[in-house]
Amino acid sequence: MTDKPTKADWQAKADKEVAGRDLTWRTPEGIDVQPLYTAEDAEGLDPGLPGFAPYTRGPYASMYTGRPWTIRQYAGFSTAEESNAFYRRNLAMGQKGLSVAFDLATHRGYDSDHPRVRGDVGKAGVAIDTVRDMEILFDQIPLDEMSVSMTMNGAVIPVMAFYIVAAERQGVSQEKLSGTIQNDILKEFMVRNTYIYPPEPSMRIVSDIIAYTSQHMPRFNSISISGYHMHEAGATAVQELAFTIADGKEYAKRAMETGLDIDAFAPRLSFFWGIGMNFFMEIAKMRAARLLWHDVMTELGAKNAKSKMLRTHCQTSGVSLQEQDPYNNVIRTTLEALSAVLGGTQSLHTNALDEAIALPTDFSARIARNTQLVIQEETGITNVADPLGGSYYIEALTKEIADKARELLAEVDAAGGMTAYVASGAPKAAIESAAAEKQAKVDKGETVIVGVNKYRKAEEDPIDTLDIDNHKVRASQVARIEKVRRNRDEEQVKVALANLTRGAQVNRAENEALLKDGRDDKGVPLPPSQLEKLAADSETNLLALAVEAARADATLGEISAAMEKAFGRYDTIPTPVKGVYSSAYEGDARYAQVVEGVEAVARRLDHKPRILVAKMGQDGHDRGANVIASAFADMGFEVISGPLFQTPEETAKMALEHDVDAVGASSLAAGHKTLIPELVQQLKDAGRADIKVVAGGVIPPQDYDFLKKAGVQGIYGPGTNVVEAAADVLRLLGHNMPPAGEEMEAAE
Ligand code: MLC
Ligand code: 5AD
Repeated sequence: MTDKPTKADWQAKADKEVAGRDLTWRTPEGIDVQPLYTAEDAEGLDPGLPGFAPYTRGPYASMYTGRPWTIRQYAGFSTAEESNAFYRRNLAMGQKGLSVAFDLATHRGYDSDHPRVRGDVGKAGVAIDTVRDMEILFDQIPLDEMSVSMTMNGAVIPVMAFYIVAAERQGVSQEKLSGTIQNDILKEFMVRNTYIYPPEPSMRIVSDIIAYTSQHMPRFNSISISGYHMHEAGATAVQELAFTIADGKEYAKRAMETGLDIDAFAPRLSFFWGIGMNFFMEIAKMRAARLLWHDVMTELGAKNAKSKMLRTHCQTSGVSLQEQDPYNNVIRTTLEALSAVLGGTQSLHTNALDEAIALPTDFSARIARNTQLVIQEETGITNVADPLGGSYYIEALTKEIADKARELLAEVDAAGGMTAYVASGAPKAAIESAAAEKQAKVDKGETVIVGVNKYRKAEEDPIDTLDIDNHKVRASQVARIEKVRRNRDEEQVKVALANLTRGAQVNRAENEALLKDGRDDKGVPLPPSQLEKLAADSETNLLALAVEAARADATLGEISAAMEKAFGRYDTIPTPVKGVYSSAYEGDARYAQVVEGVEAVARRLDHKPRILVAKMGQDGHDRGANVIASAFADMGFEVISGPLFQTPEETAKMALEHDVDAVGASSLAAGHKTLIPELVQQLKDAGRADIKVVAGGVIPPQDYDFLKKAGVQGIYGPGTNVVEAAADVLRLLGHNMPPAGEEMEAAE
């Protein structure tokens, strides 16, 4: 009888096959993935059973064998009428839950008639200004039956209020509403950037919503604690996992500080992951997340099993999708969807193939939805709960990623929790640095993207994309706002808004201290009437007050402004990372050639070429702008990083003040056709038509001509190599840059 081969035997044989080459794969998380896993690697790693603590294998015992995940496609564009029609078409074709995408004006608390949002109305989502819009959005969709997710964080108070009142007008009382509000503000400050108020009052809003829903809306998930946007901003799986769990812990602690019992709200905390192309890593991430959340909630004193059971939505990764060879995106999304499902998601959005160019059309949305229907109904995958449980590799990887995330969680704890850690800027910087590393690997071809940096087609086939006429949307929204205003009781609106401002001014911590003490700061005992008022103030809930304002038909902008009076508006200044690009490109000939080009231009201009990296409109997606700013600075440009949310006027003014040679406008939210031509015009009007304007981001090829005619000189879509973009800017600045791949001598 021959002996059973051991792992050492395998190693010897494999070594021979590959001539001793090291087959270990170091992932961006710093995990060394081995070429083979055996029982030894999974020794002592018992993941338990689905539906039982610590829920590594899933929150429900039967998982998809009992009920498949919810097919919940995120969508919204143009007007409430158009989005409603789109939803109803999708529901008729197999979609199961709704998920509303609001436009950026709505996210940032502006009505459609506000001058700052000219380029944004109806573009990246649906425009909602009043309860009337919300009623139209859900017309003929019974809100007591349909679970509705709303991705809203900044203007979360008016949007929740509108939803509650729209349901009321449909005859559905709030306790019957099921769904989810994203309400995750911490990650907005880190990566998504649709905040309105500063961090502290924003955290109060989160707590008020948790308090309100736990009392009045038992079927509603009060928050969707989101790693997705960190993932999209370039975070590693460990960063996404650790920072998101840490965010969850912070929200739970804050809610407990307001006097809520953890088991009264924790069963309705939910999660949201981004699922990228690292197939097994993503599955392990989801399993590790359930394990970690179970531990965190146990540590915080939760008793109810439901409080410890992590339920999640997933979305396939937007940044993994490409403009080039776009049908490859169907394949990518299918694989990512499979990861999400094998990881045990409760709800899923699959991206459309035109993701990198525009919002989905009916055609691309159908393929995206069918991707899930085919997995659910044709593959048999739903017939076994956690089919990968017990895989040596999956169990070992789950442990490894959980361990690494625990280390990062300890760092957050040491910094005093996530609010403090976010305020320090540390997580944002860590994610940006991971993003720059990732981009450099792609640009260098070390990370392969089929059809982009390898196997690229000589000619791309154009695809049809959705275009929204935002002037038309804006005009119809403005008309409706005016109509609502004509038909409401102004006095009632005024009172409701004043109450909201007053409610926002209440300083709960101060109140509680006074109540506890019973004396004012001079030690004089407070009269009972004063104590009563303090106690009543402490109970003020901003959502309850906003519901009153919504019933009076106050607009979203008015409700947001009423709170802004007390809270102020929050601004941040971008601080791009340094040195990631230069170190990644050490010894690279083309990079050196570009650096030399920058030096040559600097000699000629008598200053380093200056570029303003600008973000205009309410588009907060700043990964691209940050990567460009970091990389260009490393290559020797003087980079001025413009703040978020600028108007074209403000951007032009900044360009003049800094006397820049070029402005690079980064646009990912479809405002480019309005905002960039306005910028060019502003510069012209100021007599500085010599300042080159280039554009980057999600810009459909069919808009290139329009932008070029408007005076835009370079356009860099998704998949552009950053070093080549710099080479092109040098060309615009009059430098004779040779094309990539040509000899150094050609530069002279
Ligand atoms: C589920 N159920 C089961 C079961 N599976 N019962 C018995 N056996 C099983 N196997 C029950 C559940 O207990 C629940 O009932 C009901 O069925 C629904 O299941 P669920 O698991 O709660 O699913 P769902 O309702 O879809 O909720 C999923 C969720 C929720 C908890 C993750 O928060 C959600 O839908 N999130 C979506 C978030 C989202 O779409 N975000 C978009 C972001 S886009 P009961 O009675 O217990 O409720 C974005 C992009 C951007 O953010 O703009 O940046
Ligand atoms: N409709 C559909 N999908 C959208 N996304 C963003 N806005 C919309 C919308 N209005 C998706 C994209 C994007 C992610 C943040 O959400 O996939 O990458």
